[in-house]
Amino acid sequence: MQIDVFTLFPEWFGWFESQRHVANALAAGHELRYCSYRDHTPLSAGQVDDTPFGGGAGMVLRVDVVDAALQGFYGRDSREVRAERRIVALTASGRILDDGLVDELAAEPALTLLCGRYEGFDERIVEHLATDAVSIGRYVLAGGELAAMVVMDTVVRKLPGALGHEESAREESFSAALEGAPEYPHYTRPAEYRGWRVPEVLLSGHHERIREWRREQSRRRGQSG
Ligand code: 6GU
Repeated sequence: MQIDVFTLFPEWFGWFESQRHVANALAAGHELRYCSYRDHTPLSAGQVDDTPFGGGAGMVLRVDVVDAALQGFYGRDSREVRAERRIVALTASGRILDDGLVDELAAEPALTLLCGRYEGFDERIVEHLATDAVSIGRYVLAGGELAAMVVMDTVVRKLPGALGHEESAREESFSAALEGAPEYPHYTRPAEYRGWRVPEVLLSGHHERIREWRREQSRRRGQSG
C-alpha cells in the first residue's frame, strides 16, 4: 500500500515512522510519502492559509494551495488523481474513524491524507478535491497531523507484514472476529502479584473453557460501553 500525506509539518512523521510496526510495514514494501503544502504554494512567502470570508477567528487552508500541491506532487490534474485513489481530508466534522472504516481504508492500494491546520479547510477542498472526510473523534485538534498518524497507525497495523503474528490483528478489540466487541482482558506472569491473582481458567490449559471465558468477557465489556 502507498500512503501519501499532505501537511505543513512533514518532519513530525519521522517519529511516527520509527515505530516497530510501521518500520516493519515499510520493510515489507509498503510506502509512506510526504508532501509539504509550502513546497507547492503559488502564493508568496510560503503562504498557505487565509482569513475566513464572513469574518471570524482563525485561518483557513486555501483551496488553490491544496490543489497546487496535488497537481505538483502527482504531476497531473487533481481531478485525475481523485478518480484514481481515495483522498481523505482529516477534519473534526468528518466520518468517525472506527474499525470498519480502518478495514475499508486498509483494503485500498493507495491513499492520500490531507492535513488541515488552524480553523481547518476551505470547504471546497473537502467537496471537490477529497473523496472522504474523516474525524478521529468529537473534539477539536489544532491540526490534522495527529489524526493522520492515528489513521496511518490503525491502517498500517492491518497490512500484511506489519505485526509479528498475523493473528494479533484478527481477534482484537472491535474486530469482526469478536463481533465488534472490545477485546477480552490479557494477563501474563507472575500468576500472582501482591495477592492479585490471574483468573484460574487461564492457567487451566483447558482451551475450550478459555475460549468461552474470553468470549464472555469480551461480550460483557461490549455491554458496559
Ligand atoms: Cl481529523 N482534525 C482536527 N483538526 N480535529 C479533529 C479531527 C481531525 N478529528 C477529531 N478532531
